[in-house]
Amino acid sequence: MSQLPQQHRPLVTHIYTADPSAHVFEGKLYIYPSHDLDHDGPSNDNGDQYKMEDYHILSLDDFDSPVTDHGEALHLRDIPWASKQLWAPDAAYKGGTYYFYFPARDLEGNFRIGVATSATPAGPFAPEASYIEGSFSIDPAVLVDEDGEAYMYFGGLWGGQLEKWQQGEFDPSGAEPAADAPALGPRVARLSEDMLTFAGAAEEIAILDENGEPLLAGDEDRRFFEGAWVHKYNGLYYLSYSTGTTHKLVYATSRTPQGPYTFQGTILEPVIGWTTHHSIVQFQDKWYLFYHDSSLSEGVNHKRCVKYSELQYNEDGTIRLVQPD
Ligand code: FUB
Repeated sequence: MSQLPQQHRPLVTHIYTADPSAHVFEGKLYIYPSHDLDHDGPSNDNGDQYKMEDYHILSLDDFDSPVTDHGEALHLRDIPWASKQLWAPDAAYKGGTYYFYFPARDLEGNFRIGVATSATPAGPFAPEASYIEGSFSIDPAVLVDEDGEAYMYFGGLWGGQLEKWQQGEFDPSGAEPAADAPALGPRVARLSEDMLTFAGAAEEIAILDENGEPLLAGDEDRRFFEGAWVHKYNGLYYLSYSTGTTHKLVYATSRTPQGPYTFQGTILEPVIGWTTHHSIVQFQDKWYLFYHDSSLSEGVNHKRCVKYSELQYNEDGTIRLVQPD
């Protein structure tokens, strides 16, 4: 059930894990991953192969200690509004309560984002009766800023349905913009004081190139696809995300949490498997990248494993490229 963590090696091997959101809570490192199921069902661009049903939370006292799997923290059967596919989650802490944010398809088949609460970082988490009003698409990532304001970043193309929400409501025929039009950006919503609702409508984040022009939808090496994560380093906001079809983790920076962000470069080259998804966290004076690949299943896209690597910054604040292995 537990093993010593090693850089670029699966954090655990007794279950398939993906989409790691790492946080330091109560002096320990907690990882909130998806829990991939082993199955032989269909695989397609809609992401039907990612049919996860529960979440397991992992923790480490430090990198010299074994990884603990805290068992089932939340199951689909206990979420009244959700029908299937518990995808990439995140967690946050505020005012004595831990908040667990997760996407799932609602009873109509549209992705929404829900929240569950616990008094402890490992859960179990009790879900709210309905999804967050005004939420849609996938991959929530929550930043609680130094001034106490909390922001949720979210969105993902294709199976994540972001292109179907361009008009403010779900449009089943919604498509990605033309290659020479601005790419779709991730969304950001400020969370209310209670961390359970949006304080206002979600807004699209602009990601600009070095000339201040929006990245274009055809710029698949740099445009946003899914898996947004925002962290702060030396007062600067770093928005990192997956480029999906080109399988990279890249980043952009801004002086404000809502952007606009300016594209900077690549963090991680493509890994084994189609998806790439990550988080960045500071722990005991070092910075770490948590990511996943499909090496544990020798390349099966929906049977992934969480890994980590130390992350280093250059003196000018740019991030050094991490090689997957
Ligand atoms: O794990 C299911 C989906 O695959 C996530 O929500 C995406 O970010 C991708 O990793």
